[in-house]
Amino acid sequence: MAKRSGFLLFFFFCCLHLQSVNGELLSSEYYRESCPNVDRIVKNVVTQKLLEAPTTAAGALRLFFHDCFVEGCDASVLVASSEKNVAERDAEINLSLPGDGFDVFFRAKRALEWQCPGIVSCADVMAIATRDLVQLVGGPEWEVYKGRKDGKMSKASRVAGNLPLVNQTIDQLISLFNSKGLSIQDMVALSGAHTIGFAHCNEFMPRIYNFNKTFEIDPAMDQAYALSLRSPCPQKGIDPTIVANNDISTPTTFDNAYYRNLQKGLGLLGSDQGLYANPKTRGYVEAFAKDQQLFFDYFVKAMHKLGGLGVKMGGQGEVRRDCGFFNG
Ligand code: HEM
Ligand SMILES: *[C@@H]1O[C@H](CO)[C@@H](O)[C@H](O)[C@H]1NC(C)=O
Ligand SMILES: *[C@@H]1O[C@H](CO)[C@@H](O)[C@H](O)[C@H]1NC(C)=O
Ligand SMILES: CC(=O)N[C@H]1CO[C@H](CO)[C@@H](O)[C@@H]1O
Repeated sequence: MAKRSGFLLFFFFCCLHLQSVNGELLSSEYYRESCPNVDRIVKNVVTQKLLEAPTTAAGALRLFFHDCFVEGCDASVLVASSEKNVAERDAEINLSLPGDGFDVFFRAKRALEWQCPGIVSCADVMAIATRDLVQLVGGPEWEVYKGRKDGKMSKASRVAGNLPLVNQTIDQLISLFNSKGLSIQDMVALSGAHTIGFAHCNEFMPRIYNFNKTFEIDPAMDQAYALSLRSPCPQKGIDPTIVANNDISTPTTFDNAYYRNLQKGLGLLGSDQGLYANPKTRGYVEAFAKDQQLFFDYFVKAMHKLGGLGVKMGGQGEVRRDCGFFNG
């Protein structure tokens, strides 16, 4: 008996990690009894999917961010619209949400349904798969605290105002992130997600043509870089499927090159480059540009906070059988 409680105590101190969310606890061991292989099952699916489609990592990370900022991390972004409801994913701003991101979460969930049906929430699948993908493309590793339930609401009308826009000022972005409980430091670290993935021409066109009355091109932008973006993104007859890399130097690797780009005027989006211009955020850009480990440490810290936003526990949500539809 003494032996057993000794083991439990040891277990408690060595392995059980908890995160408090609204006074309730997410836990690294949430599925220890009910679905002990959850991490391994998700990792296998994600690894396979990434081989087939290397853009999956960026797509999934962006989806996770959008999910957590709208209605909390409850997989509401995965729900399809129905006759009666226009869902989050069909909001205007979601137009560019990447299909491979959706697919990797759906596939991981389906694999889990074979082994532990009805147990693992789509919200937890998103958190786990996103963690694995970031790590597989060179980023840091972290433990995912689990126990999120899936939301029972997903409305396109709730999106506007909850997600950042490239034309917002840094002060507007700071207040949006603050309203979610994220600090300036968290915001700059999370923006480092733009070390991978793409943006469509329309997101940076105003920087490379007719910037303002004084400047044809945004003066904060390296001029040769801006000119190089004009041929894929012509002023007339633009192809809406054309994208540019968010990180011009190492577009598929999760590293701190994004911050070094900003120091050279090589940020793609106005909201990226602004982090270097604004005195409130510039110090973090400098620090992350110099020290990748520091970036990784702050990114992980901020991902834990992001992953705890608006989480539903217990009866506040459900465990969806199919991530694309409410159980109903
Ligand atoms: C700070 C304010 C932010 C703004 C204004 C912003 C805006 C954007 C825009 C406009 C795109 C391009 C979308 C497209 O044209 O397809 C994009 C892509 C992306 N964003 Fe952000 N974002 C912000 C913060 C974040 C955060 C916090 C994360 C995650 C932690 C994130 C992750 C991504 C990723 C991974 C992509 C690439 C997606 C892909 O390649 O499919 N962003 N972002
Ligand atoms: C930013 O762009 C959006 C459309 O993408 C537009 O509705 C909004 O008015 C713009 N905001 C500012 C401050 O220019
Ligand atoms: C154009 O943009 C630059 C850089 O942001 C700024 O300094 C300048 O005042 C702007 N000019 C006008 C006419 O708005
Ligand atoms: C309105 C609209 O086109 N919404 C899109 C949002 O993103 C998903 C995934 O790419 C598309 O399937 C939706 O059609």
